[in-house]
Amino acid sequence: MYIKKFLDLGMQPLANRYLTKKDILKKTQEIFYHLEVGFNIKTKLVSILKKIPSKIIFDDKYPYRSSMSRTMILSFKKLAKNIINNYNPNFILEIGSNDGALIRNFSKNKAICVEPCKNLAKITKRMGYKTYSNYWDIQLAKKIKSKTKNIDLIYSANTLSHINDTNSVFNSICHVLTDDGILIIEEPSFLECLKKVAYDQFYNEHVYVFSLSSIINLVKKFNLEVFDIEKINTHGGSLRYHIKRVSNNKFKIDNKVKIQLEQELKNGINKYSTYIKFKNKVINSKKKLKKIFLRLKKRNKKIIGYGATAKSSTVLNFCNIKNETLEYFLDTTPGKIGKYMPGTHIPIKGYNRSLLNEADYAFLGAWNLKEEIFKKERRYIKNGRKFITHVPVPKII
Ligand code: DWN
Repeated sequence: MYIKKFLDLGMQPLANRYLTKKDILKKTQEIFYHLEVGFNIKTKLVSILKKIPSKIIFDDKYPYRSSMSRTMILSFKKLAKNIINNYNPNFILEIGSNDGALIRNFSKNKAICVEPCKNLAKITKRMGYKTYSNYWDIQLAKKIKSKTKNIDLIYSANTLSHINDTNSVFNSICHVLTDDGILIIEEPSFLECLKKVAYDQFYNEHVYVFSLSSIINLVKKFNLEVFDIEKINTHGGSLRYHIKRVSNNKFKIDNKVKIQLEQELKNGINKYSTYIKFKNKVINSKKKLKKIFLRLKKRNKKIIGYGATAKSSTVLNFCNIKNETLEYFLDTTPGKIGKYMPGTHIPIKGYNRSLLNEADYAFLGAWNLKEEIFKKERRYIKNGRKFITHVPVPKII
């Protein structure tokens, strides 16, 4: 077998399955899954070992909203401009359109959304976009193709890494995409995850954390190839892959692709030993973070959480950090406010400045949005208050 396990993050709940007060009072049985991560020495694919059916995770209460951060809204706005300038598509299809943060930049009669979470699909429908609230597979692809023949650009952000059956994903994409069509995929970069010891990119929703090496191996089976690549700062460091059919000679392979591949090889992304080193750094990171919290609690410091992210669910459950350490989280997401963190049951309160100012320290659950949050919280920082981060190494910032 080619998959070699390298990381064990213990028993973990579903990272976006926030509990209600009723769940807490009724002591509703929470399901935990063993979160182990492996590396496929043949395909270079990094994946969690226990796959959970999408239907269990992406239901009609999925809380995450892309539009909750200006960082994502601006990133998608800029991307939409580039897509129109570089490709000027006749018709764009977005797989995993969430609350429409990207699609809102395209005209309604030239765009289609696919979003299985009904609560989110409702948002783009209300905005006037044709939205299929189904999981992405060949049945849906055939249905869409039967109605729309000229889809020459397919875009997907932070979605394909959540779908177990990659063959079905790319088979369906090839069925819908025109011969000279372009596929753009945006996903957290495993190389950045490695460099930042960002083990919180692993949770039950993230079946894969892709690298250019693994994406190249995945798409070549479908006569697709990566012809350009962008390094972007979203989600802790992502790669945006521009992909075309091998038969399409309109675009040359950009040198950036070769450079990224060399970077990945130079950092040992194809060697199992790299993953063992990563595991050891993760274990040290856990020890160091727990030490920081213990030291501050001994000095009776009040610590809260800032950004009740799916990522922080992995950290808190792996490090066994509960509400005797983090009194509550602050978050701006309607579907999270008033609920409790999965597994640790730390309460989540709606963001307001006075609740923040009560704290001496805030654990930065949304470290990927540090720039935006530090700008927003200039006064908190000016008043000498601090944040705690765990990436790349646990420290007070
Ligand atoms: O892959 C995934 C990515 C796209 O998003 C999903 N599986 C789940 C989700 O991951 P996450 O929860 O780790 O994503 P974010 O973008 O790091 O979440 C940011 C959180 O921080 C949101 O809950 C909103 C919150 N926030 C806040 O409370 N105040 C954000 C900002 C900017 C703020 O000022």
